[in-house]
Amino acid sequence: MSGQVRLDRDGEIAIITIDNPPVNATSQAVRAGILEALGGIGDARAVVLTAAGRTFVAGADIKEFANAPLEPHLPEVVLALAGCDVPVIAVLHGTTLGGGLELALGCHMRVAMPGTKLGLPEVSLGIIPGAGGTQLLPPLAGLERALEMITGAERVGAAQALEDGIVDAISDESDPRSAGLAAARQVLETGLPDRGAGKLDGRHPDDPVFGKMAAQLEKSARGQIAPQKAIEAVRRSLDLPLAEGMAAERALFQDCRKGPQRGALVHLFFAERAATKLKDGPEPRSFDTVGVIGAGTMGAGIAMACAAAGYETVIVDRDQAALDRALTRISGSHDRAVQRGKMDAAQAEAIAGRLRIATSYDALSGAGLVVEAVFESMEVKHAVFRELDRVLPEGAILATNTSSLDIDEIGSVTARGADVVGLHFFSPAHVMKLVEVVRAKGTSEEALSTAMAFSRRIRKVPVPVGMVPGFVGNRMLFHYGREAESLLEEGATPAQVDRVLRDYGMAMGVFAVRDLSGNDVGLAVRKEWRAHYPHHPFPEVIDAVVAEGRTGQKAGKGYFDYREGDRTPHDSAEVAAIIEAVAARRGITRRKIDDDEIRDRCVLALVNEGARLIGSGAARSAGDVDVVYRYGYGFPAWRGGPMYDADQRGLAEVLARTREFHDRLGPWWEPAPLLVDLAEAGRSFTG
Ligand code: 3H9
Repeated sequence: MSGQVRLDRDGEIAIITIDNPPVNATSQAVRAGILEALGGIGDARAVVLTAAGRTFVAGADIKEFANAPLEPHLPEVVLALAGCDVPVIAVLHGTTLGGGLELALGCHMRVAMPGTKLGLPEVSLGIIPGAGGTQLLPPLAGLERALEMITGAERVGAAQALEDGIVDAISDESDPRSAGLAAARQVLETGLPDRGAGKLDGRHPDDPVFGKMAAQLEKSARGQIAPQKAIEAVRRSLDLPLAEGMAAERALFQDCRKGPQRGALVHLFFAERAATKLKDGPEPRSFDTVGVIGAGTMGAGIAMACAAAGYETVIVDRDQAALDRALTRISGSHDRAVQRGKMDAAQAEAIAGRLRIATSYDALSGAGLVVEAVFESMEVKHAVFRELDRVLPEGAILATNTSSLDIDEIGSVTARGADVVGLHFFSPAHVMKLVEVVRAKGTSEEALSTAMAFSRRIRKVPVPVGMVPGFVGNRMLFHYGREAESLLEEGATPAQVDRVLRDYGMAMGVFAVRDLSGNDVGLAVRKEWRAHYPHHPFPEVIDAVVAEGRTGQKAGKGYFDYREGDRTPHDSAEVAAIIEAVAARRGITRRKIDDDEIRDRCVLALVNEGARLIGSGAARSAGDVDVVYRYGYGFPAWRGGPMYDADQRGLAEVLARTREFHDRLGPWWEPAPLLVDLAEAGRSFTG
């Protein structure tokens, strides 16, 4: 038997243990090992299927998807478990996901350890469950619930899984092996649990739920192929016997596996894991108390995330009323989460119990890390950092949430520059997952490693970046936005640009985003960028739009018009006239611009700047850039990120187009040296 699967006996019970660290993925050796073990159970009267280490099987081995699957395939193993002559009981712990849950669904009974998380997350990797998940889950959980879980890649806890009928019991034994043996003895005594007629009684393949779900996903999973294929696979479970249904599912799985979205999403899966870890970084410092300076929206959002992750959290603000408002906002947000079933009342209460407010910095004397989220002014930041230097214990990390100021300069008023780091959160901070962890010149490796570990613990996706204007994300965004604005001057309309970008897969168009965040704010940021590029020509539509009081949704008008109480953008004749006037003043003859040009100029502006950032060392890798863009800026995950997408197009073509724009449009388009080098060497960013 392979070293990754063991078979042993306890009396009449055979125990199959999967042991393939780190997450017991169903590699070829594991699949073969389970089949061999099943063949070797002899006269056992029941079988327990369990796994060693921190988790039951967390899925198929994602690294294997790029190649043709090797035999034996997972469906064969699942069918062998289902067809075993004696009852097979799966014991689940840790994260039982994808192929892991499919193995368990093939068994005759499932027992979960408390704290287990279960799910079929395949669509988040651009595939569908390929080993019976779409066939075996619906009879247990019901059609609606199974569709929801599979198409939404939903992970549920053990209690929910019991309620849904996915597991038969939650064990109170101390470990999975004992749990399995206890359950097997029970089955030998009283038989398998009776599940009655099953939850699919009377449901048929033309049930309206399928069409309804597909229509819903057209909106909520726009552009994604796998969720729609998953619906089709579930539908087949209603008119085919198990083995044939699994064959139909397998064919749909293979379509997805070979398709482009699987490659993009798997790239992001590994890029995210690489981005959020420091290779050979020093041990992070540990602490229980965190401080947040500033009780505004950003500060409150950060504090919520910290308290939710188990940190004792102190919010400090000079203004008591602002502190009170922050607490009200936080409790309102918790109430909504409880109402929507995202957390229970006891959890909300525990989080609230970890939050304290104070008007004096002295309340931070026990803090191991403090994040400053105050007004973006060097003078104000200096005042804060002087106070932090005064009250914080030695070894505490001083983090700033600045998006534009020099972090070394912020830290210069302290006697501990090595412990100063940037933590650039995105708004709303309790929702947005990205945190750029900014390494200033003076930041020590230990401070960086601690800031990364802290960010992971508060369930963010931290990406280390260098101290350059705009860091990585906003710097790329600047180039994308100014290119979109130049397109207006040259002949496009805000509606056309936004439609093209949404068709490409962006969550929102660039001008709708600007109207949401405020064009006056955008104009102030634009002024800073002018200082960084004194010799480059800037488009001037934003100046004219703000001059007319069109500051965005808050004013009811921006690049688009808005009706009272409605966020739907409508074309604006006034904006059309503003754009015409700006173009005329600048001597630009407007022309019809095709959609391909709009897409390429916006997306390749991201790619060229991304390449420049990697080339200069401000971003460590193309994977890091892709993760920043996916989590901070609504880039379609199924395209893998701007750098991965450029690779799919081919860097020779990307370079040719960039050079074409450079010849026609001037200095903004000078190709990044890294792009030139890689394209000319026939290489890629992510390969
Ligand atoms: C599937 O099952 C298809 C089926 O329908 C069958 C079709 C035939 N494969 O995340 P972590 C690695 S699709 C290979 O840092 P955590 C990961 O790269 C699959 N490697 O830890 C990392 O390596 P390294 C469905 C995997 O504790 C290390 O394990 N399953 C896999 O924060 C630790 O991971 C999923 O989508 C894998 N399946 O989280 C589950 N999983 O140390 C995907 C992990 O070298 N995985 N690795 O960087 C997860 O969600 C999380 O990794 C998990 C652990 C929750 C398991």
